[in-house]
Amino acid sequence: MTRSITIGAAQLGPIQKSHSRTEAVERLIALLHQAHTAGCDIVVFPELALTTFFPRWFVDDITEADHWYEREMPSVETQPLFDEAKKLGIGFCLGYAELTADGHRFNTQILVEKDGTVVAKYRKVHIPGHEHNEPNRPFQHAERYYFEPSNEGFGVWNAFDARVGMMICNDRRWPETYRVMGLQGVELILCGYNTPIHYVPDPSQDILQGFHNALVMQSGAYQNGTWVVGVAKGGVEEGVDSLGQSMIVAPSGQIVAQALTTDDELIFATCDMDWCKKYTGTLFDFDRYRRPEVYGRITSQRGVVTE
Ligand code: CDT
Repeated sequence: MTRSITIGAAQLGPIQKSHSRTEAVERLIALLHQAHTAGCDIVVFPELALTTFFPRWFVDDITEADHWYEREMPSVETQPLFDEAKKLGIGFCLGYAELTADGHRFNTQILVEKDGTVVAKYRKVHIPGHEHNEPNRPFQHAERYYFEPSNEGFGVWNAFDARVGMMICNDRRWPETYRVMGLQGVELILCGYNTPIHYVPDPSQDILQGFHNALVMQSGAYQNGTWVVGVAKGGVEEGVDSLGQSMIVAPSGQIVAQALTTDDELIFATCDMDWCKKYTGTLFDFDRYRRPEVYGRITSQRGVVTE
C-alpha cells in the first residue's frame, strides 16, 4: 500500500500594511476550504502569512515593530483558522513572526496535524538581508535586524504518516538545509517564502529569481530524495514585486504542480511518500555512498579559506 498525501500549496497574493490579521486569516480559511474540496490532507501557507513583509521598513526602536509579531499561537485572531482546519480534518503549516515571552524574535513556521495538535515548530536558520538601516535602498530587507537566527537546526518529525521537515525562504538556497534533513530520513520538506524580484545588491539576478527558486528546490529534492513544497507570498506588496511560482517538487526533481498567478491560489498534488525510496535506496543511498570523512570543512569552517 502506498503512503500518499494530498498536499495543497496555498500561495498568497500581497498583504498590504493596512490589512488586518483578521483579513489575512479570512483569506487563509478561504484557501483551506478550496483545499478541502480538493481532498487535501495538509495545506502549506507562506512565510509571514499573517502580515505584510514588515522587514522592508526600518524603525529605530524595534519595539515599535512589536505589533507585527505573535506572542501566542493560536491567538485570538488565528484561532478561527485552527478551528476550521480541525473541523475539516486538514493539517496546515503556517509562517509568522514570533516574539517570545523572554523577548526573542524569530521567523517561525509551525506544523499542525489534522486533529489540531501543533506537532512542530521551526525557526528560520539562515537570516538574509542586513542589520542596519540602508536608506539608499529602494526598500529595506532588514531581516537581520528583526529576527535572530535559530540555533535549533533542522528537525524532522513523524507526522501525516511521513517524515516531515520545514525550512523558511532563504534556507531553501543552502544545500546544508536539505542534507541535514536528508540525514534524518526526511520525505517531505515544507517551505514558505517572500522573495522580492529586485535583488538590490546585484540587480542582474532579478531576471533569474524564478530560475533560482526552481533550481534550488528541484536540486534539493533530487539530491535528498524528498518531496519539497515551496509556497510564496507573491505579487506587488507595498510597491515591492515578489515572486509567485509556488511549486510542489517530487523526489525526482520534477515539478508536479506550479502556481500560475501571483495572487491567492491553491495548487495541489497527491504525493507518494514511497517515491522517496527510489532515490534514497539507490543513487542517493547515503549509508553506502556518502564520504563524511572528507566533508569536514562543511561543519568546521564558515567562510572560504584559500590556504
Ligand atoms: N524572506 C527571504 O528570506 N527572502 C530572501 C530574499 C533575498 S535576500 C535579500 C530569499 O532568499 O528569497
